[in-house]
Amino acid sequence: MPTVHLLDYVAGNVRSLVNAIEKIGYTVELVKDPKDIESAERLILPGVGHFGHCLTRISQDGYVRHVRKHIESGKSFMGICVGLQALFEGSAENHAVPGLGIIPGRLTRFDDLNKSVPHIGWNSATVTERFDDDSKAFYGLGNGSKYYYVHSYAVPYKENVLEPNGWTVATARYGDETFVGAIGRGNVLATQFHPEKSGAAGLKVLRAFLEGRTWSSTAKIQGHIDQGLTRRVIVCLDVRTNDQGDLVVTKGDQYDVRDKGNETGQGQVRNLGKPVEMARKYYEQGADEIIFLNITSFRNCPLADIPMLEILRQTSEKVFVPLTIGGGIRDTLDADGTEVSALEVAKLYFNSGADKVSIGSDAVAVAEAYFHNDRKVTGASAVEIISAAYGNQAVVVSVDPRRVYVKSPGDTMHHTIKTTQLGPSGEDHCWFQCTIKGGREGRDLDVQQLALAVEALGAGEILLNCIDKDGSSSGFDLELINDVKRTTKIPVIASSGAGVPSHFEDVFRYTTTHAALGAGMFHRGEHTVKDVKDHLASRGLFVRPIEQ
Ligand code: 1PR
Repeated sequence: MPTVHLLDYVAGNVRSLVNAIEKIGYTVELVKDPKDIESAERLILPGVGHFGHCLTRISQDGYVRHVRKHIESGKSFMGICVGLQALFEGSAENHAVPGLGIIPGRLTRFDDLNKSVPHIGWNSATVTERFDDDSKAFYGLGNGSKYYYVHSYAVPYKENVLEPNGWTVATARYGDETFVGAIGRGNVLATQFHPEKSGAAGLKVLRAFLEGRTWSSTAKIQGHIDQGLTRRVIVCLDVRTNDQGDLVVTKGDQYDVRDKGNETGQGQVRNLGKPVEMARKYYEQGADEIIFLNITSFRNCPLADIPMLEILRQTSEKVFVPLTIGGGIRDTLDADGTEVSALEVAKLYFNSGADKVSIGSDAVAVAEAYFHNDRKVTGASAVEIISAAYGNQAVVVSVDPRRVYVKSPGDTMHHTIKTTQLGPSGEDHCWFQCTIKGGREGRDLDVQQLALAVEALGAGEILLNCIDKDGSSSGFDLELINDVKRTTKIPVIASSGAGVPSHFEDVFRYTTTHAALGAGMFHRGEHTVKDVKDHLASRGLFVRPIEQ
């Protein structure tokens, strides 16, 4: 089988990319030494994390000269995400470290005045120039297709600056900013988006590059083609062992995952199916992301064979959209008593195919310490350490809040909202209390405090659950979502309560979030992801088209 060389500078979680390349029928050789590049016919510089970390590592490890020689010799080279950024002259992310300067231009941080940063989600890559044969597209880039982006810095696009130098540019728009989504010339192709996480559309671009087809056929997407960030429809699979010890997808009702027991004892853990099969089914229905939450601790089994690792390995070979894993990401003790850091746990997950890790209980502890230390950032928390190593876009904080009703704001020190969902005694104010251990323990911390703390500490996204709404099929807690969206600049995934497709329309119409999650309604087979996306599209809301 033909081979492609991957320059993994020890930061990218390259498992996803390896799986995508192997899916296309190529063998992957990981570049371990600069000399390995001399034998490479096709070379990919993947990348997540930070611009400075990437450039520093490839410079220190002696790769730069070999990468340049490879490109100058006319051999195929592809840069992905940070791998695209590295080709430019520099980035505002780290002024001290120069880029390779192969393409003129510098990266700047997105403006977060009116939009969340990082830019996370599905957006376009529209080739600016018109070409005669429109059945062919630059590396198969479809003007109606959507690709998965996750970055805070971008190359601002200015018309006719790069094209006169022979570069073909595909652009995307985020808010009022148009930026370089992909760029190529001769033997070089670079994408700001992740083709390995962009479903069928992304695999088509990767295949065109590997097969050296600069101009390839493209899917014709019918209907209105909007350029901009789509709404993300995400599926969450709560996973735990059932009473027979099998790992199953389950679903709580206000976090209680057991069927109603009978007089002789508690009910069985709800078993809604097998994790890998269900994840694949949702991917094929058009899910934009998959989240696995390991809702029981793995302390009773050696870290190296956490059942979730195998689930991730198998899922990432079949599902080419972002995979997030949560549950147990914290400093912990292995079964034999050895200490294992949260970073080591996260690395196990990344190396098994996860693109993001989700931190729950530990993030509450970190936020409490942040306020206890007068908002000092120490660099010692799991959120900071994992974000520093893999980039903030790889760190999600999952929060499990519940409403605490008060008669008036003065009854509590916490941030309250005036609510239309009155309390049991008619209270019209409440605050949202953070909980840990799957909702079993309430803490003296509100969701606004948690959001402020984890954003300051480097989290890239918040998964905003809601104990009161979990499993209720009564719709999302729109007041909670808007309250957190007013507090933070990082993206928020709305979660808990979805029961019908119109609940997704409500959350996108009446809150400012761009991502919403469902679980029970999909697992119980009441609706499919496609039902939700078709409903949103019929109401004029912009969603990623499903491409095979
Ligand atoms: O604390 O870092 O070990 O992480 C534990 C993770 O597991 C947290 O993300 C926590 O939310 C989750 N978790 C723990 N116990 C449960 C439980 O249900 N007993 N799952 C649990 C919570 C909430 C959502 C749910 C949505 C949508 N699940 O994931 O899927 O509410 O449900 P719906 O659409 O059916 O309403 P740590």
